[in-house]
Amino acid sequence: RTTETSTANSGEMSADCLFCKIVAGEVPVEMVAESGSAVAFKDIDPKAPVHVLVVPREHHADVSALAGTSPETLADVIALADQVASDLADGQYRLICNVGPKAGQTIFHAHAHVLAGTQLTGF
Ligand code: DGP
Repeated sequence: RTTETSTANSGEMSADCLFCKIVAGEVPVEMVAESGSAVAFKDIDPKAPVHVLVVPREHHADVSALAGTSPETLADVIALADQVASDLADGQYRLICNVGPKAGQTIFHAHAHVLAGTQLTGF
């Protein structure tokens, strides 16, 4: 496991989790798409013309925990990311999932970054 919070409250809302609050509508965001199991909203600090976070409604600490517990929800996250990239850009995109602090993860609720709308370089 990558963090001590990885297995806590798996699948249930976590009271002090920012992304659980966003999913619940308690913190305002620019929502761009929703599905039964995931929501998509603009990143507060965009790194590309299109920078959207796709977040499962269920709380899992990271994509590793999500893959282990609810792989069908992870598939839904990727499908919603693909839809967002077609709706807001030309369907070409980079999908990034940071797992653990070493990878740069700062919010410990699983999410995927969709980056699109420009020529992306490097990693
Ligand atoms: P990561 O480093 O992979 O954990 O990415 C977390 C992202 O979440 C980061 O790019 C900034 C974004 N973020 C943090 N707080 C907020 C917020 O309150 N609203 C929105 N829209 N995005 C946020």
